[in-house]
Amino acid sequence: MFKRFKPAFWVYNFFKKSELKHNIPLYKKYGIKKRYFDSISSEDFKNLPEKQNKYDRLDSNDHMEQDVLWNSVEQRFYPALKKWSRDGYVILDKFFDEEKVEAINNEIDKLIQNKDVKFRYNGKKIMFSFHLSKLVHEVGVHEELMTILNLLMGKKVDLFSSINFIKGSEQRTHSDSIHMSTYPQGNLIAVWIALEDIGKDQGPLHYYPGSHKLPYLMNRDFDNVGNNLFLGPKSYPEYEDRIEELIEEKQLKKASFNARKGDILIWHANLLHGGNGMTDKNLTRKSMVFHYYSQDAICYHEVSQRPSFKKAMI
Ligand SMILES: O=C(O)CCC(=O)C(=O)O
Repeated sequence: MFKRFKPAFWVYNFFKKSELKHNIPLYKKYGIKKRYFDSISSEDFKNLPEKQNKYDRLDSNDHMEQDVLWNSVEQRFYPALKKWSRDGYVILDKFFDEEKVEAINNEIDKLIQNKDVKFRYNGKKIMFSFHLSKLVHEVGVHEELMTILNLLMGKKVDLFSSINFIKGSEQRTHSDSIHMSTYPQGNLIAVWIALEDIGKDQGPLHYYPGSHKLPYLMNRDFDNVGNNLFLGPKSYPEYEDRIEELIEEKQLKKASFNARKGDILIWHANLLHGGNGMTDKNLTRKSMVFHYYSQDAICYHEVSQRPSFKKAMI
């Protein structure tokens, strides 16, 4: 019960103004009557107009090459990028070279050995390593990568989070918009990086091409709205069950990413994805994910109704 008590979050948030102030001008811009430390969820935006990003409105296949950023991207990536609007994901082969990937792996090993980082969330995820490592941060804001993300979003994005995996996440299918949510919707984008070759026994990433076009599934869609003082009563597995039903209902086709070391997969804010089970638990599945928010969107976490903390970059 106490975990669902919103005022406990408000008190904590109150002392974090430097990390929450990014939403203040945006609340003003969108006419949201909230203080920086208040709870926030999709319920607060339900009477506002839905605004779509450029390539949710336009077809990237027809329009992307007219974008000013297009010529700054390597031509070998053009065919993949043009499918963004249709598929909601983009695979860029060998985006990072062997040397860079090894440097990342060594850096993560060092952080683990020095006990600078901990595995959280079922012992599988190292969160925010880029706050501690210059090298990881540099990878997250790699110049061509940022150009591609800005191109796909039709606007500027900022790095928000990183997650490192040594084993597969084995996470059930979800859309990131339930975890890292925005108003307007769709203002999150993620980059998944293979830090080794990943075969079927290692619990590869899976995704559902085209699923980004489905309506965003938010608290109201699984009876989890709550009230002024308490978060909604539903547990996260109930969200995952609802997603599973949706996949069944819409007969969505699953794809798995048998990636080569250095390949990246960029996904849309609403693309359904997760991690397959590891059929050989002795193996590793080294990978890393970066999440980015658009600069002009309100950023928060739908399930916990918390505004997102944005730390200054190192
Ligand atoms: O890497 C995976 O297996 C899944 C990662 C994921 O779902 C996420 O970061 O949102």
